[in-house]
Amino acid sequence: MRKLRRAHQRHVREQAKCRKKFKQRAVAAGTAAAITLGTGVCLNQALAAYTPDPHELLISQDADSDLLANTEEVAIGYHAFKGDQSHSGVPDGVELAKYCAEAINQLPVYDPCSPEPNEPYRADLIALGMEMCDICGLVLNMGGPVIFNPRLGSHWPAGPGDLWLPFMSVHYMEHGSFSFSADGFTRRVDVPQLLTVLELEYLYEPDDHHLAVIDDSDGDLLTDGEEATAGYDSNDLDQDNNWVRDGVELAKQCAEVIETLPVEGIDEIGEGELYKENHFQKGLEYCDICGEAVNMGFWLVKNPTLGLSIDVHEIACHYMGHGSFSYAGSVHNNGRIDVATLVQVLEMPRRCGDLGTAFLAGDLNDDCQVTLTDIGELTQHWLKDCSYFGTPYILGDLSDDCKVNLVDFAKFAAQWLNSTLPGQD
Ligand SMILES: [Ca+2]
Ligand SMILES: [Ca+2]
Ligand SMILES: [Ca+2]
Ligand SMILES: [Ca+2]
Ligand SMILES: [Zn+2]
Ligand SMILES: [Zn+2]
Repeated sequence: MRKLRRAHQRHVREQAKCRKKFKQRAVAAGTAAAITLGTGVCLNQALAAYTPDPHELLISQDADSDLLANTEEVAIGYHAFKGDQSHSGVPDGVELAKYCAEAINQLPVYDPCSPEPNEPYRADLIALGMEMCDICGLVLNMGGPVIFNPRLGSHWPAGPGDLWLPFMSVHYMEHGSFSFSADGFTRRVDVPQLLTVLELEYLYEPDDHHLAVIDDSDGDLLTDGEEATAGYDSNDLDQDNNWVRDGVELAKQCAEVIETLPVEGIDEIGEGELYKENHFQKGLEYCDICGEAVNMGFWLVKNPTLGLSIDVHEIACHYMGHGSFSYAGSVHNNGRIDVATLVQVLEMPRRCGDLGTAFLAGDLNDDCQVTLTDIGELTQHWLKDCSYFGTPYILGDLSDDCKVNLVDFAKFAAQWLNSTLPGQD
C-alpha cells in the first residue's frame, strides 16, 4: 500500500515537473497582454483610454483605417468600411490583434506527460537565433508557437513559407498590430487563418461571469425562447455584426440603462419616464465568481407608460454588467432574470446602437439619422466601384450594383433627414 502511494507521489511530482518546464517556456514565449478595455467601461472612458501604440504599423488597402486590410475584413466577416464595429473607441484591427494575443497566451502549452487536449493548444518551437523589434528594441527568439486545433484536425501555420507563428508577431499583437517588423523586415500574420485555428467567432472576452445557458442554439447566451419572444435571431450569435455575442452585449446594455435610471424619492422623474425604486435590504450577497459583495436587495424598475415593472436583484445587476443574464450568488443561488420582460420594461432598444436597432440604407455612419455626415461618407466613395477596394460591397452602394453613383444618390435623397432613433416613431 505504502509502495503504491509512493509511486503515485512520484508520478505526481514528475507531472508537476513536466508542467513547470512547459509553463516556464510559455512564460518566456510571450508576456501577458495588458487589456484594460472591456467589462463595464463606458464608451467615453474607452475613447479617452485609447492612444495609438508605435507598434501599430500602417497597412495599405485599408479603407476604414482600422489596421485590417479590406480583403482580410471580407474574409473574416468584418466590415471593410467601418473601423470601429464594436463601438469601443479602439480601431477593430487593434482590438482584434490584442484579443488574439490574449487568446494565444492563454492556450494550454503542449505537455508530453499528459494526453492530447481536445481544445486548441500550442507547442513552442525554439529556433537558433534571435531577432530585435524595430520599434522598442525587444530581443526575442526567432522561433514561436505552432497552434494545434484537434477539433479541426489541423495545425497552424499551415503554409510552407511559415513554420511557426513568430514570438515577435505575438509581441506586436499584444501591442495591437498584425503586422510586425524585426531586424528591418516587415511581415504580417495571416489573420483569417489565425482566427480559424483559434476558433474565434466573436471578440475574445474571457469572463467567468458568462454562465452557460441551456437551449441556446447559436451560443450567444440568450435562450431560443428568449430570442423568439424578444424578436432576436436564435440562429445568429452576432446579428448586428459588431463581433460581440448578442447575449453579452444585451446584458451590458440593460445594465447600463438600469444604472442610469432616476431613483424614486431622490431624483426628479419626468411624467411617464422609466425609473427605479430602491429595495435594498440589510445584508450582503457575495458573487460566486469574483467574490464581490453587493446588497442582497433589489431594484424595482417601473415603466409607468406600459404599466409594467420588474424586480432586478443587485446580484443580477452585477452579472449583467459583466454580460450575463444568469447569476450565481450566496443568497439567491443560481438564477436568471426574465429577459423577455426586462427587455419589454426597458423598451429595448432604447438608444441608437442597442441590439435590435434598425438602420436606414442611407444611414452610412450608423447614427440612426440620414444627415450631412452621411453625405460626407458618400462623397468619399463617389464614383468608385468594388474592384477599387477589392471587396464585394462598398459603403454608399444603396442599389447593390458595386458602384456609387447617381442611382444611389437618388435613393439616398429619398431618405434625407429620416431617422430610426429609438423612441421617436
Ligand atoms: Ca480596414
Ligand atoms: Ca441564443
Ligand atoms: Ca442570437
Ligand atoms: Ca452583437
Ligand atoms: Zn516592440
Ligand atoms: Zn462577480
